[in-house]
Amino acid sequence: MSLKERLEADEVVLTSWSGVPDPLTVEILAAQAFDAVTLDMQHGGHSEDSVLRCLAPVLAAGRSTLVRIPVGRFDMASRALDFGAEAVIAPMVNSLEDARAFAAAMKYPPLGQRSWGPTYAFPRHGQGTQQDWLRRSNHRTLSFAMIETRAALDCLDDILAMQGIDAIFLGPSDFSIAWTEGQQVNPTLEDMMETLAGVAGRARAAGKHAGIFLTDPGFAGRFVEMGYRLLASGSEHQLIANGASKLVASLKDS
Ligand code: 3PY
Ligand code: MG
Repeated sequence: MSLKERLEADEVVLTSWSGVPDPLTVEILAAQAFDAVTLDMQHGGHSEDSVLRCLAPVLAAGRSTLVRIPVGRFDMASRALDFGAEAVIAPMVNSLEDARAFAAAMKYPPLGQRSWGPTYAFPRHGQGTQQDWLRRSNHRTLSFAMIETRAALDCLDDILAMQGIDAIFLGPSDFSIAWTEGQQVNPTLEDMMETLAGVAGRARAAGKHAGIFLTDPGFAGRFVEMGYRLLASGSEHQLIANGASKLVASLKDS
């Protein structure tokens, strides 16, 4: 099932979050029971080249493929799709102009201005003719606009109404910085939870999907209850550090 089909079936989709730009470590992540792997070009170490190379082990493992592009690099959204990503997450979509530029890069005409050339995506996913690909792509690919500032919140309904924006993705760390006017980074800040629930509710009411980054696995159930269905967690950095510290602690205890 594609990512889009799973979200349309209202399934909860778990994506791991890769920041180490190496196909060998991505292969290990993709072999775990996550449904998807997201390659992070914003804060993670992924580059254009590593995205191209690291999508292959994710596809080989039968997982869904997402890429988070750097801020404002909407050209990379088209490239990530041409390499075979099913979905792109664009950070800091803070205005209608940002959302419009993102949608244009993600969708072929008449919805957008994506240029033809699915050089790697077609052999990686292609079934049927190029005409079939052209016809199906706009429907199959997912554009996630990140909501992580007050400016984004102010224009949320207009972003949600935009054709070519399929979903929102909440960045709770940046959102908490905006919420506290730079006083705190606290992705589980209790007094912003009602607003986070409102964002997911508005997305679903507009017929769009909602995803969120999870820093504390204990919040998963709460976010699902709010309406978030794509949950992102588990970077190599975090997994290696947690695994290593648990191992060292148990060795010292024994
Ligand atoms: C945030 O929480 O700000 C994020 O961008 C999560 O990746
Ligand atoms: Mg962020």
